[in-house]
Amino acid sequence: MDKLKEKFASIALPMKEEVKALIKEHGDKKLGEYTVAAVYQGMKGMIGMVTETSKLDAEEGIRFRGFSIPEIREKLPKAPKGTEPLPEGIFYLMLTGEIPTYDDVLEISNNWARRSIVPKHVFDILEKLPPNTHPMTQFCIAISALQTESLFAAAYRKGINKKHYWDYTYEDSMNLIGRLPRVAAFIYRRMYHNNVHIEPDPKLDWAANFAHMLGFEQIDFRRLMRLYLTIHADHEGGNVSAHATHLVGSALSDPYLAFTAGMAGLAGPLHGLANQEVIAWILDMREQLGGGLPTKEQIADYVKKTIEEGKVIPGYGHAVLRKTDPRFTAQQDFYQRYIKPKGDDDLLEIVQSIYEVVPPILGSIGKIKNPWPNVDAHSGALLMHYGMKEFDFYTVLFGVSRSLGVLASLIWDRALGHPLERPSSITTEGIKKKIAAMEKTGTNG
Ligand code: CMX
Repeated sequence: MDKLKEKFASIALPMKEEVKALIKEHGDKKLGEYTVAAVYQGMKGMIGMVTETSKLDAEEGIRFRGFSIPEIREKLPKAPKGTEPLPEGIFYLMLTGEIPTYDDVLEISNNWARRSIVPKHVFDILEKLPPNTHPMTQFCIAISALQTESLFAAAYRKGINKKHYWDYTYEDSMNLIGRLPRVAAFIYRRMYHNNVHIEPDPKLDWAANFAHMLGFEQIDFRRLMRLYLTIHADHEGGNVSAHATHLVGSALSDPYLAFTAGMAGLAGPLHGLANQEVIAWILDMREQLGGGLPTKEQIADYVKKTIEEGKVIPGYGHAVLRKTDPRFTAQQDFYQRYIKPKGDDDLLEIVQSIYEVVPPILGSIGKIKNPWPNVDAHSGALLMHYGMKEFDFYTVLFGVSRSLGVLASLIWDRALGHPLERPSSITTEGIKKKIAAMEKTGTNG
């Protein structure tokens, strides 16, 4: 058993009994009252599931096991001479609740490198797809093609005791995380670099090796990848990619299938695809204004025009957050620290101007609950700066990172024995009847 797995087992398995006792003793206690509006409006604010890996606060942003974004940037181990956290560390933290040592993350790096071999049929399937297939569609297809390797599915077919589910889920998740950078880099190089691929370098950490296979060798791009893959990893359990992975996993679909479902959700423009939409929107604006740096007035006019056309401003708003996303701020800090001292970057400067212009306009509309930027408002401009201009690919990077959080959660789900998820629904007719009954008795609920 590898050390991380042993540690996870020593923490998670005793907790299963604790949770059982909690349900037995307090199972009838109320966690909230749900309104008609909440039922119609995407269950926002309902506490409807347990997620151990992270918790999102509307004002403060995400905390991974209690640690904020600035804290993980400071506390998680870095590569030698590195300045940004290694994503291996956030995975360890989410799985165990503890900040790892450098040796712990090194061991995970080596572990993932050993597991990174992708079977040939996955590349063959990708080769058969029309070259203009969206990278996220290719990513989903590749992950489900990898399902042939599922140890969970094979063991289930043979018949295993429930108490071992978490073990096979752990093994599948580790194998999948090890393989994802290779798959993602293959999609990228096939689409945008004449199908010329770069062999992995197992001596590099997970993020640096990914940057290398994509074809980016600059030290600062490696730094960016380490930060990027760390901060996109998890956003508690209710977001579409996490919830879809959890939901599909609750049917005991194996981690490959559950993660494919999560990635299909991430590919939606209201979720992860917003990172490509942001850049497309900024480039369109720049083109319509004839190039160069737009003034704040020009940006404001373009924002108003977008809204009048019945579209959203990509990268702004959030279902839970009510302040600037600290993941946006971390990327802003990256720009200030590593890029701006060498000279302004036009696109990154436009991102800063948009940040000044958009919130007051969205705020003045009245109905938008959060006028502030989310993680996607910034990420694309940083990638463009380092020469990754193929913005259709950006959501795949998000997906590689998101694997860390949603698969850590899936391991927890299986360790705690969370059951099939199957909430009830109601018809509008049923709601009307309940309202009529409440009005008759003068009660609310
Ligand atoms: N631009 C224009 N209108 C917006 C808006 C934006 N950025 N954000 C919200 N609104 C609108 C909604 O479309 C909704 O309009 P209708 O009542 O006409 O349907 C209204 O304001 C209320 O929405 P809300 O309750 O504030 O927001 P939701 O929780 O429903 O949606 C989100 C959240 C993120 C989908 C939404 O803010 C949005 O569409 N943002 C742009 C897309 C985006 O950046 N998504 C990425 C989110 C982060 C991530 O998952 O990666």
